[in-house]
Amino acid sequence: MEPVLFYGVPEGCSFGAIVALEWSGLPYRLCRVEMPGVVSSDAYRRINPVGETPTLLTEDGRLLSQSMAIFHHIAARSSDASLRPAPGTPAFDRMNESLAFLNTGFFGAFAPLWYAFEHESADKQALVDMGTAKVRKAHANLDTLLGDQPWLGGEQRSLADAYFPGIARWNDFHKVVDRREFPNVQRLHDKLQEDPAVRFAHAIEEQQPARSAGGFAGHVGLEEALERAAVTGRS
Ligand SMILES: N[C@@H](CCC(=O)N[C@@H](CS)C(=O)NCC(=O)O)C(=O)O
Repeated sequence: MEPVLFYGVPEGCSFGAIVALEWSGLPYRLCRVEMPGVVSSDAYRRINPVGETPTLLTEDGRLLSQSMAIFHHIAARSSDASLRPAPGTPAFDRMNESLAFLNTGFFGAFAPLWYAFEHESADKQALVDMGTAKVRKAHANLDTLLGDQPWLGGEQRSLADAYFPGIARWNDFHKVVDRREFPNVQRLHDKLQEDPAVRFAHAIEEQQPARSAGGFAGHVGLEEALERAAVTGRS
C-alpha cells in the first residue's frame, strides 16, 4: 500500500512533506484535512491525537507525525541519494542544522501572529508587535545561516529546502517583512518557487490541476484513510 500523507489547508506546514514526497520519487497518496475544523475532529484525532498535520500513514500501516520524523522516513526510502546525505558528513550536519532552525526558531516566530489572527484578544497589538520582531529576527538569522550557499544544506538540495517554502509563505500571509531586505532568503525563496514540486504542492492546496513529477497516485478521503489505517492505537 502506498503511504498516505495527511496535509492541512490552508497554509499548512505539511506543504514541505508534499514537496519531499515529490522529490523522493516514491509512490504516495494524499488526504486533505481542513484546518481548524477537520484537523480537530474526533475522526482526525484517530490519525493524530494532538490534532495536527502533517501525519504520514506509512506503507506498513503505521501513523507517523512531526515533520522532522516524516522527512527522514521519506528520505530513508527514497532512491534520490541527495535527500539523505550520510550521517556524519558535513552535508548531513548542515541539513539537520537548517531543518532544526526552520522547525523551531523560524516556525515559532510566527506563533504570536497566528494567535492574534485566530483569537479575539485585548493584547492583539502586543502580539502583532512581538510576532513582527520575532519574524524579522528569524529572517535575519536565516539569511546569515544560508549565506551565499545555493541551498540550506550547502551545495546540494536537501529536505530543508523542501520544508522552507511552506513556512516562508506565512510572512506573505501576515505581511510582516519585505523579504528583499534578506537577499539570501529572497534568492532561495524565488528559486524554490520555480521548482516543479513546489508548484505541484501549491496546485494541490489550491485544488488546481497538478502535474506530479513523482509518484502521486491520487487523493483518499478521511473515511477511507481511517479504514486503511485500521486504527487500533499507534504502534
Ligand atoms: N511540530 C509539528 C507542528 C505541526 C503543526 O503545528 N501543524 C499545524 C499546521 S502548520 C496544525 O496542524 N495546526 C492545527 C490547527 O491549526 O488547528 C510538526 O513539525 O509537524
